[in-house]
Amino acid sequence: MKLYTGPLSMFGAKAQIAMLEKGLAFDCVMVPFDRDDNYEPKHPEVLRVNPKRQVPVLIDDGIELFDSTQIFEYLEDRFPTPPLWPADVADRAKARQLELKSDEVFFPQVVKLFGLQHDMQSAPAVAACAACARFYDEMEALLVDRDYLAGPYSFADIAFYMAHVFADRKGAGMTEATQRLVAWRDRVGARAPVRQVVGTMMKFLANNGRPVPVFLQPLLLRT
Ligand SMILES: N[C@@H](CCC(=O)N[C@@H](CS)C(=O)NCC(=O)O)C(=O)O
Repeated sequence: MKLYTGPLSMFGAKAQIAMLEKGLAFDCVMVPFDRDDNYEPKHPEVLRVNPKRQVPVLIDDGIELFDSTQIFEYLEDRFPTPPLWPADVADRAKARQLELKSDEVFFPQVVKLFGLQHDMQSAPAVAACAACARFYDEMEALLVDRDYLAGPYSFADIAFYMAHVFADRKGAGMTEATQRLVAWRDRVGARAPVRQVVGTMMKFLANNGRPVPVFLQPLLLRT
Protein backbone atom coordinates (compact mmCIF):
# COMPACT_ATOMS: atom_id res chain seq x y z
CA MET A 1 0.00 0.00 0.00
CA LYS A 2 1.15 3.49 -0.79
CA LEU A 3 -0.14 6.66 0.86
CA TYR A 4 0.62 10.00 -0.77
CA THR A 5 0.54 12.79 1.76
CA GLY A 6 2.39 15.98 2.68
CA PRO A 7 4.59 16.89 5.63
CA LEU A 8 1.94 19.31 6.94
CA SER A 9 -1.19 17.64 5.59
CA MET A 10 -3.91 17.52 8.23
CA PHE A 11 -6.01 15.18 6.05
CA GLY A 12 -3.05 12.99 5.14
CA ALA A 13 -2.18 12.64 8.83
CA LYS A 14 -5.71 11.37 9.49
CA ALA A 15 -5.17 8.53 7.01
CA GLN A 16 -1.66 7.81 8.28
CA ILE A 17 -2.82 7.54 11.91
CA ALA A 18 -5.71 5.26 10.95
CA MET A 19 -3.40 2.96 8.97
CA LEU A 20 -0.99 2.73 11.90
CA GLU A 21 -3.87 2.09 14.32
CA LYS A 22 -4.85 -0.85 12.11
CA GLY A 23 -1.29 -2.15 12.15
CA LEU A 24 -0.82 -1.86 8.38
CA ALA A 25 2.50 -1.79 6.56
CA PHE A 26 2.59 0.95 3.92
CA ASP A 27 4.91 3.31 2.11
CA CYS A 28 4.35 6.95 2.87
CA VAL A 29 5.22 9.22 -0.05
CA MET A 30 5.67 12.86 0.96
CA VAL A 31 4.67 15.06 -1.99
CA PRO A 32 6.52 18.31 -2.76
CA PHE A 33 5.30 21.03 -0.48
CA ASP A 34 5.62 24.81 -0.66
CA ARG A 35 3.04 26.27 1.69
CA ASP A 36 0.31 25.11 4.09
CA ASP A 37 -2.68 25.42 1.78
CA ASN A 38 -1.30 24.90 -1.72
CA TYR A 39 1.24 22.30 -2.69
CA GLU A 40 3.39 22.79 -5.79
CA PRO A 41 4.59 21.11 -7.87
CA LYS A 42 1.80 18.51 -7.79
CA HIS A 43 2.94 14.90 -7.60
CA PRO A 44 2.07 13.11 -10.89
CA GLU A 45 0.37 10.23 -9.04
CA VAL A 46 -1.81 12.69 -7.11
CA LEU A 47 -2.79 14.40 -10.37
CA ARG A 48 -3.53 11.04 -11.97
CA VAL A 49 -5.74 9.72 -9.16
CA ASN A 50 -7.37 12.82 -7.68
CA PRO A 51 -9.20 15.31 -9.92
CA LYS A 52 -9.15 17.65 -6.90
CA ARG A 53 -5.33 17.53 -7.05
CA GLN A 54 -5.00 17.03 -3.30
CA VAL A 55 -3.49 14.60 -0.83
CA PRO A 56 -4.11 12.12 0.68
CA VAL A 57 -4.23 9.53 -2.06
CA LEU A 58 -4.16 5.82 -1.24
CA ILE A 59 -3.16 3.11 -3.71
CA ASP A 60 -3.73 -0.48 -2.64
CA ASP A 61 -3.48 -3.30 -5.14
CA GLY A 62 -5.47 -1.65 -7.93
CA ILE A 63 -7.71 0.38 -5.61
CA GLU A 64 -7.00 4.09 -6.01
CA LEU A 65 -8.70 6.47 -3.62
CA PHE A 66 -8.65 10.12 -2.65
CA ASP A 67 -10.21 11.94 0.31
CA SER A 68 -9.34 11.05 3.88
CA THR A 69 -12.91 10.12 4.82
CA GLN A 70 -13.26 7.80 1.82
CA ILE A 71 -9.94 6.26 2.85
CA PHE A 72 -11.29 5.71 6.39
CA GLU A 73 -14.29 3.84 4.96
CA TYR A 74 -12.09 1.66 2.76
CA LEU A 75 -9.72 0.86 5.62
CA GLU A 76 -12.59 -0.18 7.87
CA ASP A 77 -14.15 -2.41 5.19
CA ARG A 78 -10.88 -4.02 4.17
CA PHE A 79 -9.22 -4.23 7.60
CA PRO A 80 -12.06 -4.40 10.14
CA THR A 81 -9.79 -5.23 13.09
CA PRO A 82 -9.24 -3.25 15.22
CA PRO A 83 -12.51 -1.43 14.48
CA LEU A 84 -12.41 2.35 14.22
CA TRP A 85 -16.14 2.89 13.83
CA PRO A 86 -18.51 1.89 16.67
CA ALA A 87 -20.29 -1.45 16.13
CA ASP A 88 -23.81 -0.20 16.81
CA VAL A 89 -25.48 1.30 13.71
CA ALA A 90 -26.82 4.38 15.49
CA ASP A 91 -23.51 5.03 17.27
CA ARG A 92 -21.70 4.55 13.97
CA ALA A 93 -23.96 7.10 12.26
CA LYS A 94 -23.28 9.60 15.06
CA ALA A 95 -19.53 8.96 14.82
CA ARG A 96 -19.62 9.58 11.06
CA GLN A 97 -21.46 12.86 11.62
CA LEU A 98 -18.81 13.93 14.13
CA GLU A 99 -16.03 13.08 11.72
CA LEU A 100 -17.75 15.09 8.99
CA LYS A 101 -18.39 18.04 11.33
CA SER A 102 -14.74 18.08 12.29
CA ASP A 103 -13.63 18.27 8.64
CA GLU A 104 -16.41 20.43 7.26
CA VAL A 105 -17.71 22.61 10.10
CA PHE A 106 -14.75 23.05 12.48
CA PHE A 107 -11.78 22.91 10.11
CA PRO A 108 -13.09 25.57 7.65
CA GLN A 109 -12.97 28.04 10.57
CA VAL A 110 -9.31 27.12 11.04
CA VAL A 111 -8.65 27.54 7.32
CA LYS A 112 -10.01 31.11 7.59
CA LEU A 113 -7.26 31.77 10.14
CA PHE A 114 -4.53 30.64 7.72
CA GLY A 115 -4.82 33.94 5.85
CA LEU A 116 -5.40 36.09 8.95
CA GLN A 117 -2.27 35.29 10.97
CA HIS A 118 -1.00 38.85 10.46
CA ASP A 119 -4.22 40.30 11.91
CA MET A 120 -5.66 38.06 14.60
CA GLN A 121 -7.52 41.04 16.12
CA SER A 122 -9.55 41.57 12.93
CA ALA A 123 -13.29 40.86 13.02
CA PRO A 124 -13.08 37.74 10.78
CA ALA A 125 -10.26 36.28 12.87
CA VAL A 126 -12.09 36.94 16.14
CA ALA A 127 -15.25 35.39 14.66
CA ALA A 128 -13.36 32.28 13.48
CA CYS A 129 -11.75 31.85 16.92
CA ALA A 130 -15.18 32.24 18.57
CA ALA A 131 -16.62 29.59 16.24
CA CYS A 132 -13.79 27.23 17.22
CA ALA A 133 -14.46 27.90 20.92
CA ARG A 134 -18.16 27.11 20.43
CA PHE A 135 -17.20 23.85 18.74
CA TYR A 136 -14.92 22.98 21.67
CA ASP A 137 -17.87 23.56 24.03
CA GLU A 138 -19.97 21.21 21.93
CA MET A 139 -17.29 18.48 22.09
CA GLU A 140 -16.83 19.07 25.83
CA ALA A 141 -20.53 18.35 26.36
CA LEU A 142 -20.21 15.01 24.55
CA LEU A 143 -17.44 13.91 26.88
CA VAL A 144 -19.58 14.12 30.00
CA ASP A 145 -20.15 10.34 30.02
CA ARG A 146 -17.39 8.94 27.81
CA ASP A 147 -13.65 9.02 27.12
CA TYR A 148 -13.89 9.45 23.34
CA LEU A 149 -16.18 11.56 21.17
CA ALA A 150 -18.35 8.73 19.86
CA GLY A 151 -17.95 6.20 22.69
CA PRO A 152 -15.06 3.90 21.72
CA TYR A 153 -11.93 5.45 20.17
CA SER A 154 -12.82 6.05 16.52
CA PHE A 155 -12.09 7.84 13.27
CA ALA A 156 -14.04 10.78 14.76
CA ASP A 157 -11.32 11.22 17.40
CA ILE A 158 -8.54 10.98 14.82
CA ALA A 159 -10.18 13.62 12.61
CA PHE A 160 -10.87 16.09 15.40
CA TYR A 161 -7.47 15.59 17.03
CA MET A 162 -5.70 16.51 13.78
CA ALA A 163 -8.04 19.44 13.07
CA HIS A 164 -7.51 20.86 16.55
CA VAL A 165 -3.69 20.59 16.19
CA PHE A 166 -4.00 22.93 13.22
CA ALA A 167 -6.41 25.18 15.12
CA ASP A 168 -3.85 25.48 17.91
CA ARG A 169 -1.09 26.25 15.38
CA LYS A 170 -3.24 29.04 13.98
CA GLY A 171 -4.20 30.61 17.33
CA ALA A 172 -7.49 28.87 18.14
CA GLY A 173 -6.44 26.09 20.50
CA MET A 174 -8.56 24.69 23.29
CA THR A 175 -8.16 26.11 26.81
CA GLU A 176 -8.73 25.02 30.40
CA ALA A 177 -12.33 26.20 29.90
CA THR A 178 -12.96 22.76 28.36
CA GLN A 179 -11.21 20.48 30.84
CA ARG A 180 -12.75 17.22 29.70
CA LEU A 181 -11.65 18.05 26.17
CA VAL A 182 -8.10 18.79 27.35
CA ALA A 183 -8.08 15.36 29.06
CA TRP A 184 -9.38 13.84 25.79
CA ARG A 185 -6.54 15.60 23.92
CA ASP A 186 -4.01 14.02 26.30
CA ARG A 187 -5.64 10.60 25.96
CA VAL A 188 -5.66 10.65 22.15
CA GLY A 189 -2.23 12.29 21.99
CA ALA A 190 -0.71 9.48 24.09
CA ARG A 191 -1.53 6.82 21.47
CA ALA A 192 1.57 5.52 19.69
CA PRO A 193 0.25 6.12 16.12
CA VAL A 194 -0.76 9.68 17.01
CA ARG A 195 2.60 10.39 18.65
CA GLN A 196 4.45 8.98 15.65
CA VAL A 197 2.57 10.97 12.99
CA VAL A 198 2.20 14.21 14.94
CA GLY A 199 5.78 13.96 16.27
CA THR A 200 7.13 13.78 12.71
CA MET A 201 4.99 16.75 11.72
CA MET A 202 6.14 18.82 14.71
CA LYS A 203 9.80 18.03 13.93
CA PHE A 204 9.19 19.21 10.36
CA LEU A 205 7.82 22.49 11.73
CA ALA A 206 10.71 22.92 14.17
CA ASN A 207 13.33 22.11 11.51
CA ASN A 208 11.80 24.79 9.32
CA GLY A 209 11.90 27.40 12.07
CA ARG A 210 8.13 27.41 12.53
CA PRO A 211 6.30 27.43 15.87
CA VAL A 212 5.22 24.18 17.52
CA PRO A 213 2.15 24.21 19.80
CA VAL A 214 3.23 24.21 23.46
CA PHE A 215 1.34 21.02 24.31
CA LEU A 216 3.19 19.19 21.50
CA GLN A 217 6.69 20.41 22.29
CA PRO A 218 7.53 17.28 24.37
CA LEU A 219 7.31 15.30 21.10
CA LEU A 220 10.40 17.19 19.87
CA LEU A 221 12.47 15.62 22.63
CA ARG A 222 11.93 12.06 21.41
CA THR A 223 14.79 10.56 19.41
N1 LIG B 1 -11.55 16.57 1.83
C1 LIG B 1 -10.19 16.24 1.51
C2 LIG B 1 -9.32 17.47 1.71
C3 LIG B 1 -7.90 17.25 1.18
C4 LIG B 1 -7.05 18.48 1.31
O1 LIG B 1 -7.52 19.61 1.56
N2 LIG B 1 -5.73 18.27 1.14
C5 LIG B 1 -4.76 19.33 1.26
C6 LIG B 1 -3.67 18.95 2.26
S1 LIG B 1 -4.27 18.79 3.92
C7 LIG B 1 -4.03 19.54 -0.04
O2 LIG B 1 -3.69 18.61 -0.74
N3 LIG B 1 -3.71 20.81 -0.27
C8 LIG B 1 -2.81 21.17 -1.30
C9 LIG B 1 -3.45 21.82 -2.45
O3 LIG B 1 -4.70 21.89 -2.53
O4 LIG B 1 -2.66 22.27 -3.28
C10 LIG B 1 -9.74 15.05 2.36
O5 LIG B 1 -10.38 14.75 3.38
O6 LIG B 1 -8.78 14.37 1.99
